[in-house]
Amino acid sequence: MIAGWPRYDLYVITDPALSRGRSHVEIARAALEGGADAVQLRDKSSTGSNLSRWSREIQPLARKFGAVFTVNDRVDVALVAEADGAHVGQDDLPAREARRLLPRPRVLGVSAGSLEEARRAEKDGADYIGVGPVFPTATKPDAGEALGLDRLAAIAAAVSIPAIAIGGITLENIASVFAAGAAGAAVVSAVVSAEDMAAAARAHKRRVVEARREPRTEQR
Ligand code: TZP
Ligand code: MG
Repeated sequence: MIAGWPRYDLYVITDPALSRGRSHVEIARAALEGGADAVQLRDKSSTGSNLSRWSREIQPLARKFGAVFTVNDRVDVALVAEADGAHVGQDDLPAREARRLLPRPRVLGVSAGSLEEARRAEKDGADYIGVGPVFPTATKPDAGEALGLDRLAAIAAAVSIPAIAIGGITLENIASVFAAGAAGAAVVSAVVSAEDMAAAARAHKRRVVEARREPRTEQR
């Protein structure tokens, strides 16, 4: 295993509905070329057979770039495709069960929108939590109200595992989630909907690297 792996600094999540016709594999490849540290296959409507086929294509690409590859919701797909890990939400397989199916060093991410969910995710074996939506987003209509940076900061401070911010993250605000204590920023539309996805990933990654150099500031 690569030292310091996995990193989540820039975590790109695929979405074929927003990608101007580009496939999951094309999105993942461009994101990785642009410097994404993690990529996630997220698709709520495709068949298990397609998801496992795409996962089998994306996993070696991620490995080549030293990035982590996760499958959203589908622990079964992550297992059959030998993906690095899976990401589950509060309505998916319970984190504790997902962890049993995906022993370490497989990666398990769990969505958490409150202090309680965050603490429970850590206790149940999550390797990281996804916290959001931090900012308003149209990408996930049922995501609920934006948490804002103060809630992100409180949730990130409540756990000792990395907190990955998600929801409405753009080039303009990506640095702020790191200032609030996030260990990574997950984006869908900011990269997937860009005409040049690799260039968009590169630009976001550059901001993340800059943000990491800045001293952490207290949230207003
Ligand atoms: N979970 C919380 S918000 C969100 C997910 C999957 C969507 C994020 O998409 P975008 O386009 O980066 O706002
Ligand atoms: Mg889910």
